[in-house]
Amino acid sequence: MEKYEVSYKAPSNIALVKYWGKKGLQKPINPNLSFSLSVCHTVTRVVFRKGVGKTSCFVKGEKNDNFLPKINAFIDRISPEFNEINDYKIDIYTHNTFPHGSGIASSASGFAALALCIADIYAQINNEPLDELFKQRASTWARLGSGSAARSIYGGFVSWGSLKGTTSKEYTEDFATPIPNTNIHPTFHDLRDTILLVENQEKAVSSSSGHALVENHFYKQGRLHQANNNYIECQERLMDGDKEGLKKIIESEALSLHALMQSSIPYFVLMKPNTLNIIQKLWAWREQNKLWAVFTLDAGANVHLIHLNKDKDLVEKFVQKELTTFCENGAYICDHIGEGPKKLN
Ligand code: 2P0
Repeated sequence: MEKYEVSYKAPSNIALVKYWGKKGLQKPINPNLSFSLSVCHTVTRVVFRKGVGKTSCFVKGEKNDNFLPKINAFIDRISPEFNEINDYKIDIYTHNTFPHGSGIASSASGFAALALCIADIYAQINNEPLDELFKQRASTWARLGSGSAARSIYGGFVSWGSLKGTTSKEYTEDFATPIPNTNIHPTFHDLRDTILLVENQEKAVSSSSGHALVENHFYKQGRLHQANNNYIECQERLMDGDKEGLKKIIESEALSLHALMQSSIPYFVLMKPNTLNIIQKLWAWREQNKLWAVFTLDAGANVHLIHLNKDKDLVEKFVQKELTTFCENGAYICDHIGEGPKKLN
């Protein structure tokens, strides 16, 4: 029986300039920028067996149908480019290293790992190399599963989307593009992300519903203007090593994202009181200690504390002493900028 089997590990990522609002087939209305994590990742094995049959998904070894609607929609979206996919029965075995739906981008690492597996099998079937084009295809396909997943195909700092008013090939909405390390000041080469798990549950409003509310948002034009500016400035600050400048962009992006949610119609709030408690404590602590530690938020209540590797012991002491009290069961994850996905044996 004709059979293909492949496994990939793919990271979650944290956006410094946020993707919020879509157009067309899951393209971002504004350019956005993230770095890929390391500890938070998904491991996925995909098996294609020639023959017809429903796709199955197993999470941590147990059959799980919850993800099938999104997975089937994803397969429908990539099948125009990958016709042969319909000749196979697909089994997916997957697990995350972090809680699903906790506001850590599980769909990003999940669809990145799945897209890499399927793009790899596509390359095998079509006798194609696993080159840059393969990665671009994987990023395009990952995007069709979940927008932010497009960025998780690469390690380091990653950009996705077009700058308003530019037709430069440097920018594309189809897939994400890694930012060369030579464009990143050494100060930021070993950033860390300590993720404070304020809430370990599924969030109340999905990101997809939140994105959709931007379409008729009263502040949409203002947001586009702001995101374009922040995207350009973020790249400049990453390059020139201006920590204070970068801090303002990162925190403003996080608060603007949540302000958009809170001013959508219908409006919703994903922050929790402890989200703000952490931010207040952080601001007071860093003022006192003159340290560079910056918060950002994803579409959830958790707080990502971005800091430099050299300060990691001080930050962890602060987290343990002053912040774990605001975390569910005192939980936090020490993560750092990562090298990107990996094919597994
Ligand atoms: C981001 N987020 O840039 C933004 C900021 C969360 C906050 O992209 O509907 O799971 O699957 O494309 O990518 C989360 O939304 O949404 C997200 P879909 P996705 O990381």
